[in-house]
Amino acid sequence: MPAISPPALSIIVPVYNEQGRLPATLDGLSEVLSDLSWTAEVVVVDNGSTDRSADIVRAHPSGPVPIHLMSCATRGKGAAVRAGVLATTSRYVGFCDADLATDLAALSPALAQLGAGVNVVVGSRAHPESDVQARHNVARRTGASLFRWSTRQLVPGIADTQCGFKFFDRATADAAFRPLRTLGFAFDVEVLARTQRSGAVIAEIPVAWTDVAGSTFDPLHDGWQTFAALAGIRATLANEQTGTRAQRAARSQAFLDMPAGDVARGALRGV
Ligand SMILES: Nc1nc2c(ncn2[C@@H]2O[C@H](COP(=O)(O)OP(=O)(O)OP(=O)(O)O)[C@@H](O)[C@H]2O)c(=O)[nH]1
Ligand SMILES: [Mg+2]
Repeated sequence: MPAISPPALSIIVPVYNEQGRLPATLDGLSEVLSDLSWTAEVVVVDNGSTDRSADIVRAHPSGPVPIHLMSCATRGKGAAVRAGVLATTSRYVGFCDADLATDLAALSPALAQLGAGVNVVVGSRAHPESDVQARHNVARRTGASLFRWSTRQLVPGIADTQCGFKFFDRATADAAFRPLRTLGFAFDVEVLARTQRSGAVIAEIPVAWTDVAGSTFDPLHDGWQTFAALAGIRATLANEQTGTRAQRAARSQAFLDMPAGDVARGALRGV
């Protein structure tokens, strides 16, 4: 089979039971990406949704922008984004949420920043020029403020780690996602901490963000896990700094040798 060159951009969409929000999202992504001057693909990564999410992706009419469906054996948004990033080979890669809460108008400025040499572009609801509509209720907002405060030491200077809209150049993405251990909603913090420690240039950009009904984030179940994950990230990163170079390499190899489920480059299935 002749080698097909990868597109310039891959957008990963992690999905868990998104049958309600997915059709409009796939339409929106197809429309915006087909207007780009860059070649692009969408990769939906599903963790065994029990609804019709996978069928909706398979049935989406094919257009100029390929939409692939991947499954990921490990549950969690972080696990799904990691699987998608490591399965693609495009020059630039990023992710957005299935609710498209972040307006795709931010895509062009994000790509312009990457093209200008920025390594990581972070959509930020805390940017003074962002337009944030219908934010969460008071309890969720309080939790989010506390979470932001808790991330300050891990990712100094990054005002919003949790907006589901981040784009990377390939080398920076691979280096940050391959060793990623945080598989739930807090994975962004580990990814950003790793990119900061590697000396990557990170830009936070303004976004238009609208709360969309149908969140998969359960404040009771996911909230405390997300906080607890911060302690895990601190420990992991500190641990990686200790020991001899050989010990660090052995630890990291042992992690990489773990069965990665269906994470394999080129294993995408077009639909
Ligand atoms: N593959 C996969 N995707 C997930 C999982 N959990 C959440 N997601 C996806 O992660 C994205 C973000 O989830 P949302 O439900 O929008 O949660 P959120 O953006 O953190 O919180 P809200 O602000 O309340 O929307 C969506 O695309 C979800 O489908 C999971 O376990 N596996
Ligand atoms: Mg959301």
